[in-house]
Amino acid sequence: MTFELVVRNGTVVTSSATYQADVGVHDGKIAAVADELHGEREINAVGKYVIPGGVDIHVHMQMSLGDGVVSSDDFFTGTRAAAFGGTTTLIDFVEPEPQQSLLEGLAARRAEANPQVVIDYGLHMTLGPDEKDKLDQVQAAYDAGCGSFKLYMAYGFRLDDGQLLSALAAIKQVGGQPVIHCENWDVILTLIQRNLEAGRTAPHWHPRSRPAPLEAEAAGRAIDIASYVDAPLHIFHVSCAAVVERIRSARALGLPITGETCPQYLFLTQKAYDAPGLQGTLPICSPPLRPQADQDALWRALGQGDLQLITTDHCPFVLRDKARGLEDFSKIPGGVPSIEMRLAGAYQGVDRGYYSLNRWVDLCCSAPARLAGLSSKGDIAIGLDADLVVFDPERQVTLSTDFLHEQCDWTPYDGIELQGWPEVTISRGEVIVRDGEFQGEPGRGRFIARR
Ligand code: DUC
Ligand code: ZN
Ligand code: ZN
Repeated sequence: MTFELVVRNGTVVTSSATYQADVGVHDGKIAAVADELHGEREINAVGKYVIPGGVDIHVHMQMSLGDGVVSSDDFFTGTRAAAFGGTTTLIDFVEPEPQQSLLEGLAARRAEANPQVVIDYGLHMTLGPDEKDKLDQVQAAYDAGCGSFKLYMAYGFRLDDGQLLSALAAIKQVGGQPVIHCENWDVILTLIQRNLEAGRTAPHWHPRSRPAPLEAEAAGRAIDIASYVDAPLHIFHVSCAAVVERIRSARALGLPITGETCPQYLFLTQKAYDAPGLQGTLPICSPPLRPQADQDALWRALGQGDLQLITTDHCPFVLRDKARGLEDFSKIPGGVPSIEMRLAGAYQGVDRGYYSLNRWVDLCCSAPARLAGLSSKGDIAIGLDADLVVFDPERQVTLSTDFLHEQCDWTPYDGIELQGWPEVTISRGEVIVRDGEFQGEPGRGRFIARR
């Protein structure tokens, strides 16, 4: 067989094995994993890890919050930054307008993404309260490739417990995967109001209005409702030890519950909100950053198998938009950029002894692909898409806005030093980033229908 591309002499690392081999690519697929392969184009990976392309199943590109506030990475800049960071597949969201059917919402979001994406992508279908009359459309959304459905317990999309039960039952009925944002919205609204009335308007009060035990209460409630209707459930952006404990005990009972955490919770703490002026507004995200003890517990949970994936919840807002909340923390748009540093950030868990190389690949590539029904992604095996990353474990980088490619005028990771960085990113056999140079094209990415 002729190989268009061979990645030679690297150490192949998958979720289950580590070995020396060459990887041959034919027609965009992995066609051989063996010794002494040669091809039309060869990449020398000696001394490097060859891993499956990263899979980030939780991102928000060009997400509008209304009033002209939109997350600052569009589908081009966001997927390009993802590629620089070694991510070759991501999953964003459809949020249908009230007057739209689920399929109309899906078509509109695909039309936004398709001309821009440089890597492959999928979409979770959001089922908000306006969609309660659309539960009979869940099958159609599933058949159209939205294998997973987003549910909120907070914000305007918030479902009450009865709506949550109905939505989970409908998703279960079609064999879909529910994913959920867990926070106790009534408690949050009350605490925000109480704090603002008392003049406590600084970002310091953001985590104190969204307490960890109530994030855990919401997660526990969602798990109990899912278990009652016999549905699986994936808990988004776990920020604290208390939620880990809910997930751990549900899994100990054999329930199909999974959880993810994100770089912001692994690298930052709630102290960041005490920085003066605009600086303290920047890391506002929800759930909020927590104390150091929670951060330590999250790293341990990833190693012990109590959390299954690392995603980003990538949702950057520029300084000008963050500044809208200088006088009132509840008006600060929530979200931070993390898409580019996720894979290398997660590698620090190997470097620091929390988990193995194989577990790192599972957390960032294989487990997200399995959970999201991306059957051609997340592994190095013959017949799968040739989505590969050559990762240099010796390279040391210092993160900054200049170094990163996200379309955002700040990064929460400024000055953080990482051991290891992706050197080459390959998507369906095409080299799209090499040695810091982007070689992809907008629109080359494909929508992946998932089951
Ligand atoms: N939380 C954020 O901080 N941003 C995006 C959405 C979310 O749930
Ligand atoms: Zn969320
Ligand atoms: Zn999110």
